[in-house]
Amino acid sequence: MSSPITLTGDQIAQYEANGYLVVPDLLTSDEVSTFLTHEQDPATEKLRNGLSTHLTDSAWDYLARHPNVAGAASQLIDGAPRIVQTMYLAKAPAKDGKKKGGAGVAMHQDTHYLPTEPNTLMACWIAMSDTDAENGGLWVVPGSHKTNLRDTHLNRDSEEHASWVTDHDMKSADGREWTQKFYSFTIDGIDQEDLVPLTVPRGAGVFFTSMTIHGSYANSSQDRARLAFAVHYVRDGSWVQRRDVQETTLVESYSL
Ligand SMILES: O=C(O)CCC(=O)C(=O)O
Repeated sequence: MSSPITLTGDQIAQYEANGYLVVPDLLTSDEVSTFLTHEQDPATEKLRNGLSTHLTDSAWDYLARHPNVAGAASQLIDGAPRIVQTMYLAKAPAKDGKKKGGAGVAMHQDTHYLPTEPNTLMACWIAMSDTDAENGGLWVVPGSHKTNLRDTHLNRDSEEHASWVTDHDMKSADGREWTQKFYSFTIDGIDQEDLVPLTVPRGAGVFFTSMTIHGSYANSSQDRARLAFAVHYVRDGSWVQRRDVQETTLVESYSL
């Protein structure tokens, strides 16, 4: 039996300095293939459960609890992680003479979407295909987690980035309840020169904080899908304000 990945002090220092960390080989090639085959099976459709598919689909639960993923997350948040949400983010290539395929997610900080008390939210974004700037890979602003939550506006360019508006029921840790408007947040006045494209090979992952500015653009390759699985965690003891994802799952053990 092999041992799960343990991050080095240097990797943890990089995460703290830059607000993100790329870690190779979180998943084996077989683990990625098993998930992709599962996703192609029409029977998986009935297992979908919005942002909580890890609660209804064991293949999603497997990735969200994976020792290399949840174990590294526990090192980075310095405590036991609770799974808040899971997403499979598949962007098709640009086909049939079109310039753009599947749309990206406009530049944001995850706290825009998932306010928590205290703010211990973090993500692991796992590449399920080779990803880079051309096929809609992840972009980050290194060091941006050291600034405040930035002001945003609604993204309206639906060719490059998804565009939507929705309301969510909210509840604070002290019992206050309200409804809040969420939309495809785009950070105001972002300097394009601060954005860095990441090249993340299949099976590798990017850990990033909830304050790290990140996002992606549309897939402009003609033949390469951009596939990614993202899991968001909070440290045990944190409160998630959005009611639709308040049923969090504690990950207690990280052995392979
Ligand atoms: O996969 C993408 O393009 C963006 C993902 C993202 O914003 C996230 O996982 O928080």
